[in-house]
Amino acid sequence: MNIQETLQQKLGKEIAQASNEEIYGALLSMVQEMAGEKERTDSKKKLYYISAEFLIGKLLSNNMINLGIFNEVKDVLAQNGKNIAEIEEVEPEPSLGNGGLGRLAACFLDSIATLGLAGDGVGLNYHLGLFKQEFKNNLQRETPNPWIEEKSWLKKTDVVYPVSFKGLNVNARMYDIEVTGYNNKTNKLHLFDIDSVDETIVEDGITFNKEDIEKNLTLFLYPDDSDENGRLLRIYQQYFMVSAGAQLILDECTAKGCNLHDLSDYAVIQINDTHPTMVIPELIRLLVERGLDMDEAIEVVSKTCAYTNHTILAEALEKWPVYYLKKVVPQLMPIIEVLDDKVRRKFEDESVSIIDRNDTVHMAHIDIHYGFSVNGVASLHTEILKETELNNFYKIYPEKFNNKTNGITFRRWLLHCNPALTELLDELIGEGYKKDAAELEKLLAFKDDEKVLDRLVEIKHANKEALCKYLEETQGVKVSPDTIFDIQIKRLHEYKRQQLNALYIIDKYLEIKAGKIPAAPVTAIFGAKAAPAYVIAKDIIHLILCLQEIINNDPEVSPYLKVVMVENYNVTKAEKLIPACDISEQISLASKEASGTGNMKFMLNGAVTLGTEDGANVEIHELVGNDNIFVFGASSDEVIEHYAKADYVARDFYEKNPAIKAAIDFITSEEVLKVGEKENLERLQHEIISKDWFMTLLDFDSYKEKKEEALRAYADQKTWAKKALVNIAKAGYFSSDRTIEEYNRDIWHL
Ligand code: T68
Repeated sequence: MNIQETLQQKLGKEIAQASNEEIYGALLSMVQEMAGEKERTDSKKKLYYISAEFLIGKLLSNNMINLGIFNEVKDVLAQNGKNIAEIEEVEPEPSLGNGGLGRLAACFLDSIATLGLAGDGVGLNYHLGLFKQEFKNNLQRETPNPWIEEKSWLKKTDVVYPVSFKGLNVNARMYDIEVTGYNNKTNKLHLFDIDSVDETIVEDGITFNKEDIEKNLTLFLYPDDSDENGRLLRIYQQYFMVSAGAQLILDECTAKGCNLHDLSDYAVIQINDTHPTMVIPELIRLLVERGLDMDEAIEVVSKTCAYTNHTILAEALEKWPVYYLKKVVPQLMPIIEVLDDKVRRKFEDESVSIIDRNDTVHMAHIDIHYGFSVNGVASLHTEILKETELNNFYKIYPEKFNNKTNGITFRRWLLHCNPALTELLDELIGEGYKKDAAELEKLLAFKDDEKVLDRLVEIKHANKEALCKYLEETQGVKVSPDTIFDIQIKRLHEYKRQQLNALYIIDKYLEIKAGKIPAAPVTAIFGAKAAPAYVIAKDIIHLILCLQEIINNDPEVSPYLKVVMVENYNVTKAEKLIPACDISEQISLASKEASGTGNMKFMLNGAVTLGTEDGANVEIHELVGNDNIFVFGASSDEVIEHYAKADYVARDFYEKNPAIKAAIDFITSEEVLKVGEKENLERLQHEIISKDWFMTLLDFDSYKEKKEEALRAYADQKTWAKKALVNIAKAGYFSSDRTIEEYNRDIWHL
């Protein structure tokens, strides 16, 4: 049966007579069947990528692209008067992740399958996921984000594992999502869940009873952990995930003939940040239960587990009080104590111990001592880990440390989100780049081809028009595609410095008010969620929303400057924003952004980076050269030195720099107070003047100068298009296929 016939059969009617919802349902079922019939990857050794997050995005189009049927389906629908884009809108976006770490896991699953490697994801099936963001009175409000529908990509399996907590035994049921490789075999994403979860316990917003574990275990991703019950719930979730995952791994390996002594010949476990770290003591526990002696169990597990670090922020490195673990998973404590004891016998250095003097368990330390690989996610990040943050460990285990610069899947972040650019590339350099991303460099041959540069400009403009339409329809905001689209989309965090961008916008506003008319009009676009308990992050959102209201409604200013904060930023919105971007804002304080992956997506779609020498920006800079990026700000060495000397004083900048002072004072000016909350704005202002932990003011002048340079450069469209072209051509390095090849070559050996 061809696609037209299959769809009609599933619909029980003509495609033309069916609603978009019905067509989506039929496509979902057809694609799921096709994926199910595809050959599975198969090898003796298999990778298990364990992660608290898998930010997979909508799956329909991606799966159709990977199965090689996207164009055919699109044409069949079009012949029947249906638009595939409208059908895509029907699909709910799975809410299983938060930011870069979760999206990376999703890109990796795509590349692992595309390379034909045997590797499954292991995670949790959060019913309400990460909260949905709503804006009300210029404030972020959190509400539940239910995404699981009657018909979904999840397949309920019969696989159930018992998981024991102190005084509570539950069952973990496995749900599977097919992971299709591009023109290749398939893998699976295994998501564990508990049947007794009860969505009705959610009261106001996203508050719920955190003690009723059976009802709330897989309710939310990152439940608020500002109180103890919230933190305990995270341990419940983590252990539920790793215990079920560990049982699955042992089952699959023994089914293939593993005798447990040789586990590392059958499995390699990649631990995505520290959330799944308890898999180490849990596996040891299970192996001992199955007859290995403790020392051997530890050795076997150490040969099987590898750890990826995604941050150097001390507050993001998980540490759990022994007392919490005893309350939730007392069976792990004796094992963790043995692990700590072994470390203490070998190394005098207190800083590398697992349980510290305050009876706190350092999860990352377990990973480093009892895993065989430790990797950072960009070259600078790995260097900082080795030389500074984890230096004491690096000295002990230099051979364990390695870098794996992050990557992104081009199937989603080019083929799917930017079909016009994809078509142009196909025409100019053939389709080889789709399997071998390095071939994108062939595009450099067209660097001086006026016609090609014109086409790039046209494509960008059309993508901007599409975004304008979308923003108007979804948020009622009117912006012009003839302005420069300057975009900062990422989680809201002080180290990412959305506040620096906001201060620049205030400065610009004040300049325009004072009669200094900018050369080119700019639309500043933000998208960001703030963690519900992260007060200052929410204050920054508040400030941006206030600026949006003030500036967009000011007839003197709005012809030159507009501000848009996109509501509930997610993967789907990123897919619309990134292809429409001119300037990609990557302005974290140098040394703090481990890698960034949005920076790579923007580059691939022909945006030019305005950024600090941080994370993968450094590698982008090396690849595109000085002419094709705008770099500013203190270097990571300088920043690290400021922290070491504790000599950065924000107030000095406030007092000595009139532009900075004016911008900061404006935060609590009458104009802003008219649309905003005094308490929030004063708190934020005070934070910036008296603390500014991420040194916003240190980089203000150089940021402003570089941004002005970028805006001026944009005026020459030909030269700008050339910059865009070089960025696209050099983006091949950031294909997650390359990253995964390196993981496999150096760590997994599948
Ligand atoms: C991100 N980390 C890094 N963490 O910030 C980013 N952490 O630089 C990097 O590109 C990306 O990982 C992929 O390597 C995160 O996204 C979290 O979301 C997170 C959540 C909870 C606790 C700690």
